[in-house]
Amino acid sequence: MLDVVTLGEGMILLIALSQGRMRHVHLFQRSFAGAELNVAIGLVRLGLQAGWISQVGADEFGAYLLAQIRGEGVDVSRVRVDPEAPTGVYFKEFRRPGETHVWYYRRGSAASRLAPDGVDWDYVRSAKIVHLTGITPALSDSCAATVRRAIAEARAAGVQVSFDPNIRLKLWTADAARRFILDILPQVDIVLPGLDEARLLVGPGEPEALCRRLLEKGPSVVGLKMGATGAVAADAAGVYFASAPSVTVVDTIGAGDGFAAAFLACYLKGYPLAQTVSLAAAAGALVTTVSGDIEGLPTWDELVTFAQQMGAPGDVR
Ligand code: KDG
Repeated sequence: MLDVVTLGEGMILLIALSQGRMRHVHLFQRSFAGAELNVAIGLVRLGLQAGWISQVGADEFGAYLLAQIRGEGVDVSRVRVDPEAPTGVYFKEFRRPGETHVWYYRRGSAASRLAPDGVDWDYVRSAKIVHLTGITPALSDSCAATVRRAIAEARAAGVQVSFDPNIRLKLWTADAARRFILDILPQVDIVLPGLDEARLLVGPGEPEALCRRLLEKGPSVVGLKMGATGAVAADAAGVYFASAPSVTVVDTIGAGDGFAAAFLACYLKGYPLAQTVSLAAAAGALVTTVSGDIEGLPTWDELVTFAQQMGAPGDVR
């Protein structure tokens, strides 16, 4: 039985190797990424079993992506190869230290053609948690329908639903994102928004109030990410703050996925929420220390050692 199944797009990631506008960059480092995929890899690094549902093109980048993800130990048995569309690509440009710009080349990609009929729903029903993000519904109508169906299948089977809004304004408008997410939120068990995303969804307010308003919308657990300030988690029993460990930040993209992976891992291990949010914040911080999205995802031992050095609360094993 898989601990977590994720569903979404994986892309080739080309990271600029020099700073400045991309028109002046000559060398790129190839990697790969995708929010849900990053979470699946993060979970496997932490010792859990994760599967990723997606589509890749019948091209060299699709073959590379599959080989890499399989090599990371994520189950890719439900990834389909679409002969009619390419694997998506995205670039990271570093205009100035700490200022990353993202360029997508993904419209019409194989993953954007994911549709409910192409998914093995028994597979989704067999997991403990299905993890989804707001990136997938922004890709196409068929992807949005797939996310809705995933939530419905999960709920009917007693599988918990985890959702990271991951609102990407290059993919849809704030209004469209808000409408979709507020509509599904009553069926989500664990919601993991950033601070701005939470405010977009439930209005202005301080972290604790935002968490409470999110809980009122349906989820039973909230993990609110606040970047360098740290994170807050809340459930019916209380609200728990965790400060972010201080690290030298290279690139913040992907930090939320590291947070989600550690949050879900601790949740499944039955850790108290105070420890869960603290370890999740530590995992997110580790991801920011490198320019790729998946390279900084820690193993369980790395995470625990780092969190202890940073003074995480409680006895972490
Ligand atoms: O959370 C990190 C993701 O944003 C990144 O890996 C790329 O999936 C991606 C996207 O759509 O931006």
